[in-house]
Amino acid sequence: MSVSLLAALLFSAVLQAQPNQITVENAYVRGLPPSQRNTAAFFSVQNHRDQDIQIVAGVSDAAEDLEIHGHQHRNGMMSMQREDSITVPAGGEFVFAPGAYHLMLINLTRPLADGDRVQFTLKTDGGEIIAIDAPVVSVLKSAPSKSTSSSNMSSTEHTGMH
Ligand SMILES: [Cu+2]
Repeated sequence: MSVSLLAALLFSAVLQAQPNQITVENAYVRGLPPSQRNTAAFFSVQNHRDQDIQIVAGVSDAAEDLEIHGHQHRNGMMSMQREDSITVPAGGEFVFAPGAYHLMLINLTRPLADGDRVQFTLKTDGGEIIAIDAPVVSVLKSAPSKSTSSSNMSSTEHTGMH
């Protein structure tokens, strides 16, 4: 076996063992007053692979159901719609953000206080599980990521729709 072939095999083995081919950043769950049964999680997913990946909602012990929602503008009104999956492009990123795509936590199983942690999963089309551990950030505080006043407004409007 030539040295270069050995090096190539080692290199590909290292690549396949890479645990960081899909990463998640800036995850948080919006903390709402206890009267609210639903809330939303926001985060970004990075795909370090050379192939697109499809992502669907998984499960959480904090909510009965998880759904991926997108927003639609129709006749000047904003409404949200359920999406079966989203695509994270090869070498790219998909962002779930207030006023845009979000992961809906439906029928919360417990009240979520500021600073609590929520665990939930997503699934890829390849059957992989992406586990996310996100802090709860109360709407009374600003989000940890950059957040403009206009996106705060749209997230409040969205809350009112439930
Ligand atoms: Cu929604």
